[in-house]
Amino acid sequence: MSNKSDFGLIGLAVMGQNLVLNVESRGFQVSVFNRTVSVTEEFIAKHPGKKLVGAKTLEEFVQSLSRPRKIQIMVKSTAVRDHERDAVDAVIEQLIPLLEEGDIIIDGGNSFYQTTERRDAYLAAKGLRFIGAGVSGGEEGARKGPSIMPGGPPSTWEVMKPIFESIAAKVDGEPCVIHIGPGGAGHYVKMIHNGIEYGDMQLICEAYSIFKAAGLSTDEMAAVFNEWNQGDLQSYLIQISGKALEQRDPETGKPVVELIMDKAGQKGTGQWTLLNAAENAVVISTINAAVEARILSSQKKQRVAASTQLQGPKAQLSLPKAELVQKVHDALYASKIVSYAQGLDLIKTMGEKKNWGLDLGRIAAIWRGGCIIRARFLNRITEAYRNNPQLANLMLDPFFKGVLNGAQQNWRELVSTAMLQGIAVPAFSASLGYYDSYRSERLPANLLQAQRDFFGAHTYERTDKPEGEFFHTQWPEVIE
Ligand code: NBP
Repeated sequence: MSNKSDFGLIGLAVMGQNLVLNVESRGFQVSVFNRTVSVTEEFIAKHPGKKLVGAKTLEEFVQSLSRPRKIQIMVKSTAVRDHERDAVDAVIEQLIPLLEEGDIIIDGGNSFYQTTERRDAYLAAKGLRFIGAGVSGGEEGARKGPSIMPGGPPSTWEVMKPIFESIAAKVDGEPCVIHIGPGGAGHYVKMIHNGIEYGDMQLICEAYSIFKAAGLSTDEMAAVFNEWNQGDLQSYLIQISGKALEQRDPETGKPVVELIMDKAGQKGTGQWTLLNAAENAVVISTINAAVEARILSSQKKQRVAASTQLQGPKAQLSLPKAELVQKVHDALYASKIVSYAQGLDLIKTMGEKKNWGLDLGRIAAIWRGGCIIRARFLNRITEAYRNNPQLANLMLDPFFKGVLNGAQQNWRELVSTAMLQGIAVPAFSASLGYYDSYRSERLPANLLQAQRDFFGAHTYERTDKPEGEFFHTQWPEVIE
């Protein structure tokens, strides 16, 4: 082993340990530190012969690194607002007196992008460099190759590029990492990635819900998902859903999925995405429906009580299986396109507002491997933005337009059937509602403007007068 390590990592929980093994496997010497020293000792003991340096103190850790020091923090991030302080801040404060000008701190946790911006400015004032990097792919991604979304100054990216590119997942030989943009851009894009992930997961769950109502067994559903995974719906989430449906409980012999309580958890990135969309006046109705579906699912007691009081039809889906599978496929594919169109619209809007210079096509390309939303169709998104970097909405790209036009009849029929049968499909229907609103030359907002002018003299524009001219009507008095 050489005297000094190329890379240092603080926080040896599941993500940290796997990332360290990944970095080391690419030929780098790595120093590690964990608050609870026994964790470090056990980790080092478990991996004899590897180029790892286990430090018992932060001083020892910092001194073991070559300059400029490259230190990745992988500790629990809980600060949901930029003024809050969490473990990442605690570690940064402990590091500051030990570091020298130009050293680099990387926060690879799921930090809120505004918190990243606060840390970036704080550390820059101290002559230190900071990268807020979103890392996706969970435990397996961290070990074998995640998708990495680093922000920060381009000059810092250049220093980190060799390590990041060697540890990232590769698709067609291309590493799933690019410099996303300055400041909090990396963590921002990771946040929207997670929002899109919520959408993808909910859409798959709605497909499952319809299949269940139609009486398909979990094995039949698994076979459908496995088949879809060979086609244009190919994705990691479809693949693991198929595998999950196949899994049997050793104790009861029943499908494990049917034994799992229908109460979804969430850690907050979906909610952050909704808040940001509201702040930027961007519609992300599919992701919104997905977050709300998790919230409603968690209200199990209330739902159980309501199920005996609020009436609805008993679902009876009598469509031939092949026809049903095709309709669900088309509804899922079309809704997924809408969800990505919305998520990318939000990234575009925010990128322009912050002047981040984001490249949507390249961002989609680094989601092709390593991360949870990895999917074949991301290639098509990259192509869409390569063909037209100014694309106003993904749905208008010729390829996606073709898919949507082709799928829309089945999509409508599936959503209508589900609604008539009382099967909740909030994400399928929100996606279709967006599609129909977006393609409407005329919406009923004329009446809405009349209402606003009626009660608040808010004025309106007219269809028969130039845009920008505002009118007010003397509405009749209302006698109640
Ligand atoms: P956790 O989020 O469970 O964090 C545990 C680590 O944080 C341990 O090493 C713990 O040290 C350390 N830590 C805590 Br807690 N408070 C600390 C403090 N005040 N000072 C120093 N260290 C402290 O680990 P994880 O699941 O590996 O995730 C790490 C980050 O990566 C998180 O931000 C997470 O959101 C993100 N992420 C996780 C996944 C995933 O699939 N798990 C995927 C993508 C991103 P200790 O051993 O002394 O308690």
